[in-house]
Amino acid sequence: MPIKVIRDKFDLAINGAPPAFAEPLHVGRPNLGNHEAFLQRAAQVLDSKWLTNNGPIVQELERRIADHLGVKHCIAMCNGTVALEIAIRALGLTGEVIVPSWTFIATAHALHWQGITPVFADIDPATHNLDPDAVRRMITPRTSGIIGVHLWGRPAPIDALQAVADEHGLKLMFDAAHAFGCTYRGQTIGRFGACEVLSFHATKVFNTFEGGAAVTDDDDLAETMRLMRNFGFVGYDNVIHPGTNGKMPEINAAMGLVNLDALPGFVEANRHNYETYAAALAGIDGLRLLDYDPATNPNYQYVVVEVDSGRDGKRRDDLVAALHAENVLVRKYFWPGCHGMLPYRELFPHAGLLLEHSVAIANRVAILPTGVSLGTDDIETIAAVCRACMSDGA
Ligand code: T4K
Repeated sequence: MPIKVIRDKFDLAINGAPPAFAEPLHVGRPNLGNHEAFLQRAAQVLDSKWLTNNGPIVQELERRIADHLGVKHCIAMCNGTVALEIAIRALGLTGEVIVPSWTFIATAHALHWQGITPVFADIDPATHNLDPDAVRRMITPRTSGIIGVHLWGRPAPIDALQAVADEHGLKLMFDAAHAFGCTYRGQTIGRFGACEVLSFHATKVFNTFEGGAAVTDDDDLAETMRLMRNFGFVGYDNVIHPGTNGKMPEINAAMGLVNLDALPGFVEANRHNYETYAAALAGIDGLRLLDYDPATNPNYQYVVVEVDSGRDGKRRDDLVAALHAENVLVRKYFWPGCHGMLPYRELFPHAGLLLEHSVAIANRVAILPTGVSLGTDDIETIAAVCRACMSDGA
């Protein structure tokens, strides 16, 4: 549907008319805690002359996060992708590892980067998370593990995936990049599988500018990951393990401590936004807001809508174009799925044949803006654009 039709509905002059929003509204706008508190922490870093390499502020953040999640070890890292790579290597994964295609590309790249083949299994279309039966179907003699993803912060089917892993002697870990603070059956995400990996990227509900962590209850695994994060060093001049540079700088940890204090407010703002969207989008034919189970303490950092689209996703793409024309920069995360991106598209050109639900969902999903900087009026305007677009396309 032409964007002009939508803009007519808003009574906007078509030629040169301003969009509904003067400034772009972004998905992933950072949530920022108290500025003064951060500046004080920054001064503490400068005064201390200790900028990185397992400094005191990183150690404080690790303790705070471990307590927050109720997990024994938190190993802070420079970002979630490196944390994934280190966790994968520390667990000794080799050969093939089963992952969803319907996730951010880092889940697959963290394997491929280390010469391990990501094998894509399909999802349950109702939850967008790995389907344990699909995982079972992808196991081969080369499979060494499974990486579940708690997509959008909705817990993966942890017990069922653990059962598959146990049945086949596979290691199980989780990419919990979206699930900071969420729970599964009353327990905070972070304690499941052999370990879980968090992202603290700027766009996440809790950020450290860039950053991430591996969390685990396993003492030996934690020790190995700590070594790997710092080139394998123990003390001065003594390397006892292969490793890389995965360290989090002090200034990032300072941001983390300030943002951790503000986290309840961020989640509350996201929850309020989500409920405002739910009311404002209600009854739009062909558009469904993905729900969250309040019993899992969602952080509501992603507002995910599914658009009834044909196999080509045209109606979803029209909605995205209409919103972009109004300066609402919605995203098509994670279209077209990892299997549709390079190098996987060339390595496994027929993977999509076994990923029916992932392919269908990739053509239906759009992510709407949320976060502390979004107002109720903004959400109502965004919903009005959606309503106009969907009724025109009906
Ligand atoms: N596993 C999963 C399931 C993940 O989703 C991710 C990351 C990872 C692993 C890896 O964790 P990290 O290594 O990233 O810690 C963004 C993020 O870069 C990425 O962290 C995140 N997932 C992914 C879902 O989203 P892009 O390519 O969409 O980023 P970009 O630059 O387009 O920014 C997204 C939006 O945020 C834009 O609308 C602009 C806005 N933004 C961004 C930044 C950085 C701001 O307003 N301010 C900012 O400072 O990947």
